[in-house]
Amino acid sequence: LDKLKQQHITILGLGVTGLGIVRFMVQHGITPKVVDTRAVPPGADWLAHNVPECEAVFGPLAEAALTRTDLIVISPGIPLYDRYVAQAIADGTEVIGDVELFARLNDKPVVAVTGSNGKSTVVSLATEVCKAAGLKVGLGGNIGTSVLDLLDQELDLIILELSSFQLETTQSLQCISAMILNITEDHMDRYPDFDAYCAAKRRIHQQTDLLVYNRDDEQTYQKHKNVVSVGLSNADYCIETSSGQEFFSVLGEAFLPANCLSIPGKHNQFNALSVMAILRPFDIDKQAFEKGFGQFNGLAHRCQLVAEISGIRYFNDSKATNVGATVTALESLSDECEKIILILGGDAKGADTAPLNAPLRMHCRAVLCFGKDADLFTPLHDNSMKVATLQEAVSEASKQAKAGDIVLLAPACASIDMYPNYMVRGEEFSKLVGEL
Ligand code: UMA
Ligand code: ADP
Repeated sequence: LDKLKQQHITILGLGVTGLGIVRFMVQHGITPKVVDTRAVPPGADWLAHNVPECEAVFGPLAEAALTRTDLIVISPGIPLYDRYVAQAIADGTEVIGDVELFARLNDKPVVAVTGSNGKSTVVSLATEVCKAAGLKVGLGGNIGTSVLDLLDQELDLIILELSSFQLETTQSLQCISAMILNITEDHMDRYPDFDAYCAAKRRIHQQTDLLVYNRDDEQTYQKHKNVVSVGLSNADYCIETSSGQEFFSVLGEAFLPANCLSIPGKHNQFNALSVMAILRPFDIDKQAFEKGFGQFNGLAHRCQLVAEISGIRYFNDSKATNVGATVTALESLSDECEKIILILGGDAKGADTAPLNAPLRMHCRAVLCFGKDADLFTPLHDNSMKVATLQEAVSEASKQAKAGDIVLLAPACASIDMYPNYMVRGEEFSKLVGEL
């Protein structure tokens, strides 16, 4: 902190992350400069009212004099290869993220989770289990809470959800345990190739006491002195069946009946096993796991049942913002229905749609495509249709569905082309279903 107080600091980005950094700096008597490329960034009003003395430059980065500062604390939405950021780095300015700043100041045990899909579910379920165990637990990161807000709290442990963007600017994070849940293509508009995306995620392994990996995804593994594996079968943490009943099993021993978990689907069993593995260092007892697993009803917009109308169930999986999540939703839900009417589309972020081919053909009765990249998806199914709006998609889906089917919004795309975020998209879907 003393070093920070002597530096000229620029905060780059004034969204959730930037605001968290400003709050933290101001609390500690530091007045940073704030820069954002947007003319009116989300935190502009707050800044003007609460820290009017702060120099703010909103608009093109060319105006921001990024080379004339000692330290830039950058938000995850801005890439390090941005011309002006790269220039500042070349000129010797240090550029770090808020997670790195947190890591340099934090002295509490950290459990960190990344992956293409399932992060928020895993960290939320882990938090529920810790609370059931009577631990004081803080949760932050990509899930939506600034990590710096966790620094001054009385906590037994901190659970962090980290994105590849956040990991790119982090190097000092010490973890008690760390896990990459899975890696499938995402954010290909930001990375030169899939390997670069994987490399960003693997930075979570830099300094961890325990490395937890997905047995069925070799990209999640790295050689380490202390590793445990998670998988639906043949892993240290896996599902085993005994006398017709499924158990969460730890190193070959039945630990808990799998039906104590409230959230449905095989992918959520994997998520629960991941929670058990990442919390291994804390010796949490069976009762707390059972209570946490039973109490957690899942997060909104993740394979969430919205309504059942005339024997047709409508699921909102608006958080399926990449191809991998949509494949998982199709595979998970197809077990419990006749056929699926899939609604997808939006901003595909440069994704390869090939992994959708087989599950779409196998499980879908019809596919309705909307949004900016609708044309990418229409060729993937014989019974596909391009529609202009989500309203049209819901209406058409309800006409094509038969009793026993599921209508599923799992767009495989970001929502940014038509909505402020995936939540607004999911809420509109639920509203439209309500009006049927
Ligand atoms: N932006 C600009 N100019 C700027 C700064 C940002 O145009 O000067 C744009 C970015 O390109 C982006 C948007 O503004 O489109 C938001 O970027 P940001 O860095 O200001 O984002 P924050 O509001 O700080 O939110 C970030 C995470 N967002 C991103 O990584 C894009 C949030 O994850 C996270 O919850 C929050 O920090 C707290 O840690 C969101 C997300 O979409 C949910 N994450 C991606 C994902 O999950 O796939 C990685
Ligand atoms: P993230 O925070 O990584 O985006 P979420 O828990 O919010 O993860 O879930 C995002 C999407 O991924 C949802 O559509 C959800 O149904 C799906 N999902 C959840 N867990 C998994 C998993 N283990 N593997 C693949 N997809 C998953």
